[in-house]
Amino acid sequence: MSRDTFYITTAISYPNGKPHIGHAYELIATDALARFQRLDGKQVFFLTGTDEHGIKMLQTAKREGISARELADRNSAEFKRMATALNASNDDFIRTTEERHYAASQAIWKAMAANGDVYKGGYAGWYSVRDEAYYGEEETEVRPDNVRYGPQGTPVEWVEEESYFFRLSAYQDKLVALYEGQPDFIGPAERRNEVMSFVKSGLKDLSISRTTFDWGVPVPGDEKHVMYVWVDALTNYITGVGYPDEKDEKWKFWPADAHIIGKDIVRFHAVYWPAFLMSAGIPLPKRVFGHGFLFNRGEKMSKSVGNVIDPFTMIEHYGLDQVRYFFLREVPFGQDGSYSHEAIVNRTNADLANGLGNLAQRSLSMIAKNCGGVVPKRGDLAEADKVILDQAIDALATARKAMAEQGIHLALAAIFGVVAEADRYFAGQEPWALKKTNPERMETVLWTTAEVVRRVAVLCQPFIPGSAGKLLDLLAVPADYREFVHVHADHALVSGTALPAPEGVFPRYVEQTDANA
Ligand code: ME8
Repeated sequence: MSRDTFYITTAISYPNGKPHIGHAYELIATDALARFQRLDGKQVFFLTGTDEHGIKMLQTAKREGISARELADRNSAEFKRMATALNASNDDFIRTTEERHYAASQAIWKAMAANGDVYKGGYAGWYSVRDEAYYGEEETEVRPDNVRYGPQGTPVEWVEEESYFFRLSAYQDKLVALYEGQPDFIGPAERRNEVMSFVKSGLKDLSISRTTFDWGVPVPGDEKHVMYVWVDALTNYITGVGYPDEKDEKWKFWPADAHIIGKDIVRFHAVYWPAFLMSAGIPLPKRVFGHGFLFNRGEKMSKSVGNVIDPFTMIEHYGLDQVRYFFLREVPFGQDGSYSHEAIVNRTNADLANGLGNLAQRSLSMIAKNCGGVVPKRGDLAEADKVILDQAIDALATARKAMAEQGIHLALAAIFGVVAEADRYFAGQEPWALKKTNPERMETVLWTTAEVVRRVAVLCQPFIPGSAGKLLDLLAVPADYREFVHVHADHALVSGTALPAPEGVFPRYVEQTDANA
């Protein structure tokens, strides 16, 4: 039987600088969503990459005295290195300077032109290089510093040149019909409302080519022009699955199930992108989800502010799964979030070291000491055993529902709710006291606890894959018994199975002081 497909993407990042924690956050979250569907039996394709054209790249390269291509090569490698460091399970990494992407971008351009939606004209208007976006005059303001700014707070400049246009104005009604007919197209709801009112306020045709520089995909048939960077950037999502070769084996993944992006670029994904696709006669993605922004203790991070936190340093300092867990559990996905040293330490010590880690360590070391290092004998289950075992099954259903709507923090809350309950169960059953009074019952309690840890560990894999894998190793769960179908009681731990010597999986974070630094 062929499995259902699931296609998910991150935004592709501008490699005009090194990756920062905002990029890491988006990749971690998308990775959790991708891994979840994979473990739930779907055939997943997960794409990330770098967006290498545009005037911003060119300007940064000039400042650094290198070519745009050199800048792209250097920093794209850093983004790839970050994906590896984050244990991201992306199936491909696309660079928009690749040959396959030129072919796809030119093919979609031609399809839009063939549909009568591309015409040549003159452009005069406000452009933000930082956002690589055009804005209407009414969206800009002159501030006391005498500089004009766009709606995202970045400076805009007057641009006047010959340009090709995309007939975006013709898509206003179709887009409104899309948002109304498919209420899930944009998430979360605030983002949907913003887009709706932007589109309802009227759409102007979009300038889609530039002539003042040549760092971009040439416009087919008029090579004096390069495509506006967002035309080629958005196209990456179909390049990645083989467009324009609809016979490509990967084309079956289109339309994408979800584009995961930050809230600042929802307009491009929920207005321009579906309009381009409608024009080219290509099916639309099912959902665009705009996550929130991360702030360092509530302050916006940016290169100019100078408080960019390097994701590599963060991983090294706190541990990879600690960083993954913190962002996924702490920040309600879709809302802005802030992070600080204290918040990371508190959250990971409480939930990972003292929570799941401690539960696993205490039960497994009791098993090693008192049950001959094998999975304990499971006697008749008492009501309390059944309740906690069932709760782990229920957590899968809750997580599944939450993850279908990108409620990553809700899925984790359900899973770690089981850990907290299992902790109370373990303390309440007092297996250490049963050792003398009722050793059979002790074994059943230890079996139940270990089995709950197994179920929780299976469920934790999308979020903290490395540590969840280690827990499953400690429970001697075979590699091909770690999918969500195996959470079920049918695949429970088998009494008598030999277990490896237990070891701690989540070290507690201890503050460095002068004495122990
Ligand atoms: O926008 N917190 O690239 P980019 C959370 N090339 N997310 C953040 C963030 C922060 N502080 N800062 C940035 C681009 N992001 C385009 C995308 S897609 C066809 C082209 C997110 O490098 C941002 O919202 O500026 C975006 O989703 C991603 O990081 C890449 O940002």
